[in-house]
Amino acid sequence: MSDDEPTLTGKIKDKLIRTKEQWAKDGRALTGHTARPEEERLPPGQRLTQDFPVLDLGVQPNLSTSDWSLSVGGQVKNQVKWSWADFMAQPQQEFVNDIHCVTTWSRYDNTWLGVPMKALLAAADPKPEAKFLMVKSFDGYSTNVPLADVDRDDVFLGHTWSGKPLTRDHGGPVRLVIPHLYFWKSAKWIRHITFMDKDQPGYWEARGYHMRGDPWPEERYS
Ligand SMILES: Nc1nc2c(c(=O)[nH]1)N[C@H]1C(S)=C(S)[C@@H](COP(=O)(O)O)O[C@H]1N2
Ligand SMILES: [Mo]
Repeated sequence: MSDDEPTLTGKIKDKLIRTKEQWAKDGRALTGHTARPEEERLPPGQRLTQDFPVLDLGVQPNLSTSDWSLSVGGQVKNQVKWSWADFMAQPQQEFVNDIHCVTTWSRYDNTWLGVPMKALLAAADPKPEAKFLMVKSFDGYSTNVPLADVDRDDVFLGHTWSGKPLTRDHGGPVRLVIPHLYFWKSAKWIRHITFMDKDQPGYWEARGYHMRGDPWPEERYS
């Protein structure tokens, strides 16, 4: 299985995917308001939930930590490949953040342990022409994000949530977490990152979702 070859099978939630594509066409949940995180905690069009919903394409890879590794390629000076042991030998940090999903649920005060994205960037050393990332996952999912949006102290590769190893349904053993963007950018079961000079759409971005996905100005759709 190459990094480019999707592993999506017949288990895909076709109906959910069609529904979400239709939401993008309809502009569902758009309020037309822009809020500022300095003034409000809940972005426009969002509602608070206490539980932790599971959203994916219906394929949840069953990865032990020894099956998992993260590779980095494209416009970088160093082609990093981290096994679980390499990953756990990186600086570990606690994070607390709010989650905002484009399907309108938000969840406050999530506590995590993970490796700061800055550690991966330091190891990979992106070339000056690197401006965007394509993140690829073990379920065949992908999502694109500007380099500037991951080169921040609050972005990390998370392996522990609420004091326990991140469960399979939420992307364990390791997922990306980019708290200031809609949660579809936070790739579960992260597998590979390609640094790119030009932006390219990932899975949802090719289906009508925004290339950046900032919840405050409601960047839900393209
Ligand atoms: N690999 C992978 N990552 C993914 C997804 C997916 O289908 N596959 N779904 C995204 C979407 S649309 C959302 S809202 C969040 C949901 O994360 P959760 O299931 O932990 O709530 O994961 C994102 N990351
Ligand atoms: Mo989502």
